[in-house]
Amino acid sequence: MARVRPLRSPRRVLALVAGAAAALTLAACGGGGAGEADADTATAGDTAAAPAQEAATAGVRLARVRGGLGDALFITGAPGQPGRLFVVQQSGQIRILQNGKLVGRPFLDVSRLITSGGEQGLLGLAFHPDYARNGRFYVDYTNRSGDTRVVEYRRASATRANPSSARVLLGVDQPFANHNGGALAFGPDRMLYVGLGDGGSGDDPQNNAQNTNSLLGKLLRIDVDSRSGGRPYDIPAGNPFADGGGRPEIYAYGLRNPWRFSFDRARGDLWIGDVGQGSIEEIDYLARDTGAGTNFGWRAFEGRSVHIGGAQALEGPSRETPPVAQYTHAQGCSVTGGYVYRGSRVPALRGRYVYSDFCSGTVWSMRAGPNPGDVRRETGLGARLSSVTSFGESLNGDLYVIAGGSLYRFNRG
Ligand SMILES: [Ca+2]
Ligand SMILES: [Ca+2]
Repeated sequence: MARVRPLRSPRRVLALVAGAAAALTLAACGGGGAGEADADTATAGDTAAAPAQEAATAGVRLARVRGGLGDALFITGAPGQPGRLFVVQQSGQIRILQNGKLVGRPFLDVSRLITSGGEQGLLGLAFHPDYARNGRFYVDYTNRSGDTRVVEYRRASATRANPSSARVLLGVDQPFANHNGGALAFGPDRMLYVGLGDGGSGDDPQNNAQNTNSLLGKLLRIDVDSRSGGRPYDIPAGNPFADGGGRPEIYAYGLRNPWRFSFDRARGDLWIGDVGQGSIEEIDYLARDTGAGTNFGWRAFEGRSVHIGGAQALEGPSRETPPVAQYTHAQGCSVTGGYVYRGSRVPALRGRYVYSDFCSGTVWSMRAGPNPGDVRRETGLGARLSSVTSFGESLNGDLYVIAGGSLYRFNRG
């Protein structure tokens, strides 16, 4: 069924960058040095996903739902909209897949407002938990100057947004074109979480991720339902620097380029895929309501390995929280974080966090909280993926993955 797509066709190279080619680019321009030596150590020791530790699996199949989605890099359902999936195109459109058919007119088109290509573009979308009632949703893009904007919009109808409803919530200057993060999601606390990469280049030259006075290299948490201090949003009381010590929007820090994070819809736990420099890709986990102030370690650490400075180089109030899973570039190039499967279609994935790698297209799953572990490579999927840009969930918890411009759904095998 699924065609195996060449990794480096010109079109793919463009989409590649959608968050993922980071590792390739940086491997090319950075590489070498301490990071590489660390990676060798990691390869020998602690990769939880080493083939020898994997059990062959059965019971999971990928069904290709539709192709021709070009530079799609996210998909999600929306509250009150059963039967509809919203497809985010890097080049600036949000399109609607209605019962498997692509609606002709886009839901929203911001292509004139953005810079797209490489790791820039329309990168994230989240619907307000009360979207069915209030029609509000949020997008993350890089604007014409390459800087991050998080913007609220409102719908005009079930299938059309109102383009003139735009309200800019957050602007973050970007020093380099890569590592813009871009994922958005509402947590179980109804707050909007915003993922931001370290700003870019390689090895975080400005050390932004450890700097609690910078929004780069962070997971932010804001309350979009009220305002305070002249901001178009409020600062949740539990944010670690709400009363000083750093930017009050920060929830957790020490991230390199969180390419997709999600909340476990049953437990409320937070899962992050954080893209590595040139050697190690990682999965981070925080149990519900335990994460405020977490330091994920970048650039002092890459995965569980010392990168630049190790423990002595950590800033802010917290020691580093290591990943719950990692793999080296022997098995991929750039992690694509996914979701804890809570749907009903695939019993073999129930209660497991599913993730992949942009380059290798390998699909792994691991036992979800409270004690994550048991990484398993999913085999016998019936499709080979490459250029895996994102996972996504429908309203009812069906799990999807976008790879090479095609949309696949996880089915029972
Ligand atoms: Ca950047
Ligand atoms: Ca880390």
